[in-house]
Amino acid sequence: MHKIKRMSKVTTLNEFILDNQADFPFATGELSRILNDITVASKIVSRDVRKAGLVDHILGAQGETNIQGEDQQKLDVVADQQFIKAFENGGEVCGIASEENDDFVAFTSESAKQGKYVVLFDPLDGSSNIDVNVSIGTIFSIYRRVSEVGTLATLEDMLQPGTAQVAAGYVLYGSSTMLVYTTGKGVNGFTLDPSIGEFCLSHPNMRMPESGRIYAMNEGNIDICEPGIKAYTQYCQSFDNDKGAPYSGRYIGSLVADFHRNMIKGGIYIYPDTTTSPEGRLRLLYECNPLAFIAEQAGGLATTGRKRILDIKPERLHQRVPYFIGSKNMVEKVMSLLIEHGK
Ligand code: AHM
Ligand code: MG
Repeated sequence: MHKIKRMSKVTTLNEFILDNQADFPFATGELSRILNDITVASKIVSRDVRKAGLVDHILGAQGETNIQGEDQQKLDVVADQQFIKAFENGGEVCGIASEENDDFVAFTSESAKQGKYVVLFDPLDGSSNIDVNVSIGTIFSIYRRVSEVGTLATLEDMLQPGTAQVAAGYVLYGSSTMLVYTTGKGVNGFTLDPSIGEFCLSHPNMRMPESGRIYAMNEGNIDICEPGIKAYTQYCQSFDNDKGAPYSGRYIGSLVADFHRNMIKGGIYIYPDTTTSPEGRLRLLYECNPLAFIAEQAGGLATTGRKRILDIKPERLHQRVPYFIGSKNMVEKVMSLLIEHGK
């Protein structure tokens, strides 16, 4: 007789969100709806990313530059519009800020003005990897508005410290598409099954290993960094480190992909300030804070090399910060070397 193999139950992201709704701060269903909107938009972006190589006119710079002077790839713009549309039509979000828009956007419809949340996001991070078929990602961060409900969203709503986030997550368009998020009760990861078009729970309760042997940094910058950074990379490459053998250097140049790998395997991602980028490269509000929230929820750390990312009171929408994120012991080690070697 054949034994019937019992299939384990698949939990879809939508189901998971509803099942865990009671855990959310201010559990009213609104946050669940925002997460659902993000799910739908990221499926559409995932589809567009997957066919990017086929559609000639999607590839290449659009010929415009964003506020940071970088070329905007067409897919960045497409993804940006997709997410904005989802939030604008959803009714829970009163305004957004994104990497692709110089200023924040306050939605003007009456229903949007009733929205209690703002979302800050990077629609497609790792843009230099789009046209070379390397992993890219979306990063998002959700806050309760601080301005009065019924009015237009304000800059103050956008400039909240990372500790005030009610949810944050990322979507990785890698060899598969994954969505990972937290609402402050741990971190869960979902993989998109393209055959049924659903994100399915594949990485429940993700924990970042306390230490690892992977470091990710653009080492081309080593001579324009403070001396503690070189001391740390030398430590990573040495036989006298905590592992007794050189670590592996892995740098994709897509923050989401580098971070995701480190979440699973243990590792550190470093983007310090340099003499040419004295504030660092990565943006606090929609790149650093959301991943810092996830890292901490998974047992990792995120700092500027000197202080906790989530505690920073933002001053500007596109503010940059030096960034050290990953396994707890590794971030602590590099921080101690930064202090030892001084600026
Ligand atoms: P982007 O928002 O323009 O894509 O820039 C952010 C990206 C990160 O994903 C990545 O880690 C970093 O910039 C790479 O920078 P560099 O090319 O200087 O190493
Ligand atoms: Mg970016």
